[in-house]
Amino acid sequence: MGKNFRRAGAAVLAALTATALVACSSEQAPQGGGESPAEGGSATDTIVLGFSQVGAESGWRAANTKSIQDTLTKENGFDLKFSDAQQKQENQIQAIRSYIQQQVDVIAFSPVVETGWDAVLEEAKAAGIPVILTDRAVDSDDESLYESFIGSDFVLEGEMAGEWAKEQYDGEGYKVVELQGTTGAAPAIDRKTGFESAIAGSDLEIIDSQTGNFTRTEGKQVMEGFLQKHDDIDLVFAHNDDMGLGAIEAIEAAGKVPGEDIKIITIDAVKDGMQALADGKINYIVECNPLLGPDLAEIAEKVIAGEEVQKRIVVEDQAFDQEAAKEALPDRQY
Ligand code: GZL
Repeated sequence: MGKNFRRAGAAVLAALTATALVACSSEQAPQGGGESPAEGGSATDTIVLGFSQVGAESGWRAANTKSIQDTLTKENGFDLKFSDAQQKQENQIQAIRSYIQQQVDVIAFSPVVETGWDAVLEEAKAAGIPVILTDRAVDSDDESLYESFIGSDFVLEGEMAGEWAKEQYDGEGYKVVELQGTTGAAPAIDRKTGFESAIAGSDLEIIDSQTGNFTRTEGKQVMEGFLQKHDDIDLVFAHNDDMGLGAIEAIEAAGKVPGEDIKIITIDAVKDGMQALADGKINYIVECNPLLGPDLAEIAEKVIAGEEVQKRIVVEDQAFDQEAAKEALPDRQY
């Protein structure tokens, strides 16, 4: 992304420096080697972006944070202000209010849950600060509260998981337990919807479903409870790899073989999940690409330049079985 991204950015931003002067921070162009990012522009070419991250709950989130921090650098024309909300909505609202007070140029965030954002987004709008959603969506009637959403289609991810399960196991009377993501989060709501719609009409039956909050620890705890409650579990559908990895620990502690006695399907395709898939402990993984940094940088630049941006940018996802995981693992970026 670096050179091309930087040159395009500088050209666009240099053309708008006069009008955007008030909005941008007075950041000095980086000193030292190499051409300054604002080639031909002025020191105010830096885009000050405030980002509120959900937390650090999973391998996916770590990869997503790395992508954002590795892309929105001073060399690429950004002054990134980053906060970790520890999966609490009140912390995200507080962070967004702080960015408004700092008069950043753009606010971006991944909303931990779908609802409860209109008030703070109204405040950002009143302050004239554009907002970009990444990863998770908000459930708001007022689409003017944000410029764009960049992320995956979670309903499709659930459908891909359900369709594979139906293809593989329909007709065997499979009993399914579901490890849901964070209650109220868009990926949890939509992956459940997609999975249920895909297995409809098959004899797969969801006998229990509970949130593991997208974390390995809670996924293990919930799976331990399922194993105590049910002695006929055939398949685990976990909304992310981390909860699936926790389920593996619980299944092995119960003396059963994950991937054989109890099949496992997860979503994300982070390295630890793909390794478990290649090792035969997971049976299928639907990818959810976390590398959203470059898209965010590009959209932020277009928004500052006053260019038209797409309201919804859906990231392509693929899926892996055990053989595909063995082939893909060596080249995985995350
Ligand atoms: C999905 C993302 C989810 C991941 C989890 O885009 O919001 O949150 O699937 C992460 O691993 O915790």
